[in-house]
Amino acid sequence: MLFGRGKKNPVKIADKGIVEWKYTTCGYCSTGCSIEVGLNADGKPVSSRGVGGADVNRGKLCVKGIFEHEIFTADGRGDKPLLRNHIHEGYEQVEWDHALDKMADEILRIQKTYGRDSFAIVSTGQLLTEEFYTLGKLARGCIGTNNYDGNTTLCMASAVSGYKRSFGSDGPPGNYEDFEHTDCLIAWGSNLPEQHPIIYWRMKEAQEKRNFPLIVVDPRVTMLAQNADMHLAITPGTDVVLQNAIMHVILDEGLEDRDYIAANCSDFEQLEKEVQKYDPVTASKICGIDEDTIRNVARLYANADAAMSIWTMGINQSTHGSDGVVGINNLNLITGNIGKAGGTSLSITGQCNAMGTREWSSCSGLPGYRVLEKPEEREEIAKFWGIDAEFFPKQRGLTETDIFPAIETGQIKGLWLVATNPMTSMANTARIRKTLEKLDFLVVQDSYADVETTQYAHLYLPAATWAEKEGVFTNTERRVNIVRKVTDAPGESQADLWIFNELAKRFENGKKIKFPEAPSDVFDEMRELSRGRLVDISGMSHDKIETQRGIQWPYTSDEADKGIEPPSGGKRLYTEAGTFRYADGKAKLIPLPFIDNNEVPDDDYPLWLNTGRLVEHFHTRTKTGKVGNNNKYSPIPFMEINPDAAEELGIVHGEYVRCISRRGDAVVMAMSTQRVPKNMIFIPFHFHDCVNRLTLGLLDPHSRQPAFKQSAVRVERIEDQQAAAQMSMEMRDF
Ligand SMILES: Nc1nc2c(c(=O)[nH]1)N[C@H]1C(S)=C(S)[C@@H](COP(=O)(O)OP(=O)(O)OC[C@H]3O[C@@H](n4cnc5c(=O)[nH]c(N)nc54)[C@H](O)[C@@H]3O)O[C@H]1N2
Ligand SMILES: Nc1nc2c(c(=O)[nH]1)N[C@H]1C(S)=C(S)[C@@H](COP(=O)(O)OP(=O)(O)OC[C@H]3O[C@@H](n4cnc5c(=O)[nH]c(N)nc54)[C@H](O)[C@@H]3O)O[C@H]1N2
Ligand code: SF4
Ligand SMILES: [Mo]
Repeated sequence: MLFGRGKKNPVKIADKGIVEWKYTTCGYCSTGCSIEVGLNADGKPVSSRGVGGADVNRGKLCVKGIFEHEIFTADGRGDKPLLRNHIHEGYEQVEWDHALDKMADEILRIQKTYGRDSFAIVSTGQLLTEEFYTLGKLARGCIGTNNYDGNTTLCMASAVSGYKRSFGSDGPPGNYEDFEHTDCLIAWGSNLPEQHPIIYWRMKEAQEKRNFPLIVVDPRVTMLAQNADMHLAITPGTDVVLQNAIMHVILDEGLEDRDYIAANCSDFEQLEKEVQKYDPVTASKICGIDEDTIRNVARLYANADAAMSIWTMGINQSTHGSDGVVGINNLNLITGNIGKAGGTSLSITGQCNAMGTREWSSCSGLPGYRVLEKPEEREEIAKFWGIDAEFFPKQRGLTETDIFPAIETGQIKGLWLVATNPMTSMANTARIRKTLEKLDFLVVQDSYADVETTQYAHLYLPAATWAEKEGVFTNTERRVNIVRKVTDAPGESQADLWIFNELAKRFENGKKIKFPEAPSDVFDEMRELSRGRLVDISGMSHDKIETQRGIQWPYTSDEADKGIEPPSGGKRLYTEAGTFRYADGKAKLIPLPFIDNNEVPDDDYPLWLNTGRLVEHFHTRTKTGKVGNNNKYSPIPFMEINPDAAEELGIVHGEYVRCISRRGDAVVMAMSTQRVPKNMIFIPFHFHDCVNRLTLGLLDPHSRQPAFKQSAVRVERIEDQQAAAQMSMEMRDF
């Protein structure tokens, strides 16, 4: 025995009496980890563990996944539907039939009085794909409103828009295995270790083997930046300028891949002309990255055998979000880095099923990446569903961020929120509150009855969550994985699929269109509709997906019939020349002029307000706020402030301070840290009545995604710390 061993207390893992482990897929982030939930002899979920044979996570889970079974019994879950006539009255519990009759009556009444589009639907990236497809059928095929969108407009809209503009279709071309082949990685506005811990682990493992350079572009010294070879602390909102300057150097020094460009790209000359304006000296004055660094990064990227870029909200949530994505694509196209191992534009997605909603929900069009603007695609879906194609609108309606202003102006009178919490997640809380109060009829369909939006609802519908139901999610690398039902939902909560199906029966077209009850039957419809499309899943089935621990699309019935097993990882798009989704098979190189339209710091509001996330919490904390092992890490709202800035303002670490913007104010605790520069504070957005009281959320012109990460604030000391602490405690309800 080694000296000293045996004297210490051994760590004991409590025996939870698990008799069965059930396979499922994590319901938090888009990494897509395979999880097994352990059930005890009473059938109660008591533990979670990673699945060793799953290619994505290889047995690992992060601090959220490992406690995920605790959400089933968390406080505040729904029980029965709740109904009231006026938002200032108390709720009454009602039976499902009554709730859904009332809902259908109100939708029809509003549509009859004010027109079909006066009732809007806003959904999410957190339902199962079968549920998204069914909601799309209901919204587009039965209710027939064109004002139907998802919270993905707050999240992935810029990536979708950028992919479409560059490649002619949405769909991330790369995968996690690319880390194992790349010779240079740039991470743009992505805090991978905190927000996608298991993708980070895959990246880190690959990097330790081959030691490729990691370049991080982020105004904050994030956990990822601390591990980078080069950290480019960019001026907020100016990534497009840096991208143009990098391309300027590449073209100036002849480092581009001319053969790849000739075979795969159109409009090269236009791009060349625009980037000529962005010499590194001029660009450095705007983006804050010195000219030598710009040149070094350009050379490193262009000279690497394979180079890849990943990005998340630092790019998407900007007034130049869509352009930032196109800029990354431009950079990869001119260096021949699309469709090859280790060379790619990989958007790291957000919510567990942000991809599923893009593929199948019909939010921005019709299922299977079809669009409303093409008559043949409207015809195809109408025929498949058995309705008249004239029922469909001929172009996409409003996005979430335009639906709310349309409520303000009285154009929209009714709203149905499915699995999203805009009272906490949208910019300018005061404005959102007023908007919700203005509605004739608001339905909130959520797993938690105590979600903030319920305060403004006329009808609350209790929904099952995550592994209380069955269906699939698609992760960041286009991998379809299965959520198996592990336990029953509490009270009379019902799966979203059941709610959609029951509501459909109350509409005329609901009698014409089939609404299968079993998720696997819904999946069969999607398989049929996917045949020959980019998003071909025709070779998959629920059982095959579970056996393989997830399958990446495309996986065709042809492959399945020939007995070709799906590879465990590494599937890419656009691997052959001329296979981009524009009619000529080429990708477009798009010039990106930069217009500075952000709210920038000035004398009255001298600090940048940057916002984002923490590893232990998920979004508006409806789940992680209730899991002790997550919540205890950050139970109250705080801001990161640079020690020099704190000293000048007379603020001490751990004191409460007031942050003020042109929209409102918020009280937070000050955390003095070098993670932020002197002219910036950072506040996580997980807390209600906090940072989104301050944000402006200017919209990207292409994607309509809000710039959550750029606005201006000032910070003031609070004299009465006792009162501030009291207020903060009361607001957090703990
Ligand atoms: N633990 C946890 N994980 C999550 C989530 C969660 O809530 N909690 N949410 C999931 C979802 S839906 C999403 S969308 C993802 C988000 O994942 P990320 O985008 O990685 O997370 P954020 O913290 O929102 O923002 C990332 C970084 O963008 C930087 N940034 C700000 N402004 C700029 C800029 O102008 N340029 C650049 N280059 N960077 C900038 C910020 O400083 C921040 O560090 O995470 C997913 N994973
Ligand atoms: N300032 C700032 N604001 C931001 C961001 C930021 O970085 N900064 N990020 C934005 C981004 S990227 C995102 S994705 C959004 C997220 O914003 P939201 O989507 O509004 O936030 P969530 O807390 O995930 O809300 C999901 C809701 O769905 C419920 N739910 C969970 N599972 C189910 C289910 O199966 N069925 C039903 N019916 N309900 C369910 C949950 O209880 C929760 O209330 O926030 C955005 N807001
Ligand atoms: S990395 Fe994401 S998918 Fe994996 S366990 Fe954590 S939250 Fe779940
Ligand atoms: Mo997101």
